[in-house]
Amino acid sequence: MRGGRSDAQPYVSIMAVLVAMLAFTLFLYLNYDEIFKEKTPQMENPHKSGTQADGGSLTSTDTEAKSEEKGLQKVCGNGVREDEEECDKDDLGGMNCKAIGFDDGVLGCYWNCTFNTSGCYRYVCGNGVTEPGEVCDGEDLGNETCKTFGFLYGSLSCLTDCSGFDVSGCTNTSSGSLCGNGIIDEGEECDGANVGNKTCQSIGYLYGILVCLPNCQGYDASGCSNKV
Ligand SMILES: [Ca+2]
Ligand SMILES: [Ca+2]
Ligand SMILES: [Ca+2]
Repeated sequence: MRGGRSDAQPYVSIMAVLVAMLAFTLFLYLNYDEIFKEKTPQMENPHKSGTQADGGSLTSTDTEAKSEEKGLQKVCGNGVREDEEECDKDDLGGMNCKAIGFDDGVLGCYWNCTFNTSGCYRYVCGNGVTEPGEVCDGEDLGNETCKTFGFLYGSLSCLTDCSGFDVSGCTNTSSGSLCGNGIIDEGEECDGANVGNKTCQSIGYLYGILVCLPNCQGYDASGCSNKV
């Protein structure tokens, strides 16, 4: 029994030491863990506490900045006109052709966010189209004729500055002064060398040049012949 006891004592001692070491280790571990937990925040605190201290505002500011950046990414092509962009896709910033100096038209936007003015235009006297500010333009006389102005015959025209009609070509006599102007006016079959679509051939001859009678009321076939 004694021998057993004396044999067991070293084991007990060893066990006690082991338990003590285990406890110490556990203690160290717990302590270390606590220290580690304290140190870690302390290590990061200078940053985190700073961030968190200003934190509420900084974080929200950052968020706002990011959201602003997302919203305000000054990117041409996002469909939102921003800052130095004249436009962005359909966003013309409320501008139109008239606003940028044209008279009319449809303003567009290029891919590089600059205005596409190819659809804009200015009113021009001489383009043959009666536009605002013009009474007429070239051949565009609207529905007006010499008769509108009380004449019986003649050709109404437009003043070169588009400001009004030119009635100098209008007359009340069918074979008046308009015969000889080279234009087949109302009441004239032809005028001088202007014989319309008529030719010697069209009136039965083979050769020659058809001309108009001096009074513009018919054709002079004296230049026509069936022989070369
Ligand atoms: Ca944009
Ligand atoms: Ca015009
Ligand atoms: Ca004439």
